[in-house]
Amino acid sequence: MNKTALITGATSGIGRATAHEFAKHGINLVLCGRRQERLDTIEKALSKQTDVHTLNFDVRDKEATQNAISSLPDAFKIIDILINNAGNAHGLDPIQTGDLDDWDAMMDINVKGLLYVSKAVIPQMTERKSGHIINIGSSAGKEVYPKGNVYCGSKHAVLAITEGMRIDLNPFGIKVTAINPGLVETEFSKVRFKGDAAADSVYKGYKALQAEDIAEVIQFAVSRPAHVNIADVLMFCTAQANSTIVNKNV
Ligand code: NDP
Ligand code: 8X3
Repeated sequence: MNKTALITGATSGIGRATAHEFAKHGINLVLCGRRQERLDTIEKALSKQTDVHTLNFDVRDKEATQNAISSLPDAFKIIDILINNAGNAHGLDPIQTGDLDDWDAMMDINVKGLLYVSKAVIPQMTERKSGHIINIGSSAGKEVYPKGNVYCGSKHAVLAITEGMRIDLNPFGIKVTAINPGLVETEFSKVRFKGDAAADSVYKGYKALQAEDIAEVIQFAVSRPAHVNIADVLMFCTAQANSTIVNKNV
């Protein structure tokens, strides 16, 4: 029987590319996000390849999250693979001038949202004693960079939570993976800089990772044999050495 994957943040970037990659491999999809039009478009495109169901909820809302996942029809109820991907950076400011609303957004979405979705899915995995959770962290979860403060904090938390999940879910045979990319050319910088022109320069002068590059690694992780768990992946584009060193030809 085909597996079913629930992907948060499936309306854009890494989540959307992962939906396309999984569809190629016949994985059934539960696609989540807040932008209904995009969910509809992706559902229409991928329904030709696999079974697709969409859920519209904000991961910050714990009741809405629980209700949406509980509402899944029988054909999509059993989640074999959970991709905790929804998230963004909001702002790039020194700690002394950072915006409280930005801080709330990053902690509420990247950290608490990931927990709410996991809480709604994990019980069925522990009951079945099987499942695979992939948390999309970041190189920012391994290294702090100037003005990255709270975003880096949120991604360090994602990494710690991932390691905690791997420990606690170990008796149940559930795989837990962290995928930690560096710079990926998505809508990430548009969100971070709130549409400001600063977003335009982030991926200029070098070839950044593309969302499809991450999706391929996610597909690799979910297609390993039962005894193999890809625990932690750090991915950079060739031009990037770490969070602050990027070889730009400009
Ligand atoms: P995008 O901005 O392209 O996608 C973000 C996705 O998250 C969208 O689908 C958006 O959907 C969803 N999302 C955001 N807020 C919420 C919310 N409150 N509730 C539900 N869904 C939400 O960015 P990326 O694809 O780049 O980012 C995906 C993940 O990858 C994030 O966790 C990010 O931190 C991480 N990452 C990104 C890197 C990069 O350089 N791009 C590098 C390393 C990690 P919608 O708006 O429809 O709700
Ligand atoms: C996204 C990569 O370097 O902008 O997590 O934080 S970075």
